[in-house]
Amino acid sequence: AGVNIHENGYILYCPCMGRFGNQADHFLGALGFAKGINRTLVLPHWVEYRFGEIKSIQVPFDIYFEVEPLLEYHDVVLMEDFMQNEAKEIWPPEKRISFCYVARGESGSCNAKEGNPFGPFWDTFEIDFVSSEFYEPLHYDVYHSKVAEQWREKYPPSKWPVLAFAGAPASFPVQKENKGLHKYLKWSATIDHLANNFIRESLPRGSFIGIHLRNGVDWVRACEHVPRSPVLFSSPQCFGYRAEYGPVTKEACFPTKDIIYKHIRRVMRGFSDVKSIYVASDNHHMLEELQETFKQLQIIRYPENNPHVDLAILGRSNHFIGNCVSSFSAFVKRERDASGFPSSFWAFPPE
Ligand code: GFB
Repeated sequence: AGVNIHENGYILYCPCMGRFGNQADHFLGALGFAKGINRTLVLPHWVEYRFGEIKSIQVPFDIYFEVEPLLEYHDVVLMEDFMQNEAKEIWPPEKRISFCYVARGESGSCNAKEGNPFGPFWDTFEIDFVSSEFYEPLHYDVYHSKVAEQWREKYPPSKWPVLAFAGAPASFPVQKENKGLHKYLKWSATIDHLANNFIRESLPRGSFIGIHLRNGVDWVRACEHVPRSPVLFSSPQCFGYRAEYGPVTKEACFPTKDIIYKHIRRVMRGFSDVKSIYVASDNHHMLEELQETFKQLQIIRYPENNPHVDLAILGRSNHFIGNCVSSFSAFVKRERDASGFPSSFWAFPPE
């Protein structure tokens, strides 16, 4: 009563894999999938991990992104709104079934709430599941198969108003067909202002180059896989989904200082008025080294660790240099592509 029930049904999922860049890849896939099978996508909270805290933290979707622009593409609703309104009628506690491809472990169920971030994510809205549904052999590639029809036949919205996935109904890295959906992802006013104010107040007038240095210990370890993995994390954005442009290289994953300096010099030649380099990093910003090498420029970082503001500022640089293997870089690249802004990647193409 008084609740607007959408006859097409809903998709819910937990962004339970990886950190922000991974979750953003998955989000675009889930959005494309929701459109493909014509169900409203419930915008999940982002899952974050804070140093020293055992449980993940859930951040409402619209803290970082606007809802409105997404509606231009497809029907979406914030998870909080969905749980407060529609769910009361169409998804009461006794009807909450979790969806997964096959059973997780030996459990015979999706085990959708076991472990972190699985439990904390659903607990944010006090969601418990009464049973599991295994959707094998259905999948999410709505572009190259009749799978969308199969989803609607097997799970008609009249009988299954809500499909709640234990993990994102999407592939990683993001499918080529879904990359363009990034244009509907617009930073919230909060992030927008922080980024714009910083650019206006803390960067000198003139052009600036934005660079992403992914170099923390987890990355050192990730790059150790390079010799054995022709495709690694987001490397398809450079080397192709099937390594068509060659196997991912050590240098592209972890560029040397020389590669970094040379690349910046090369990019600078394309501009007459570069005044600064904006450095984003998860670990070592190389501020001193860069200042020593580029004496005429200001080398600047954001004064605190704020990944989303870093992303937004990188998105607005005059040229962006990113890391082929990182989904954090991939986010910036897609955002810039949507606006026609130029980007390049460390050590790609290989010399
Ligand atoms: O975003 P993300 O999935 O990208 O995870 P990758 C990396 C996280 O590290 C970001 C922080 O979400 C940030 O929290 N981070 C990375 C940064 N670069 C920056 C930066 O420039 N500035 C700030 N402030 N923070 C994958 C992981 O990371 O790496 C996978 O998602 C796995 O789970 C793999 O661990 C090794 O694709 O780079």
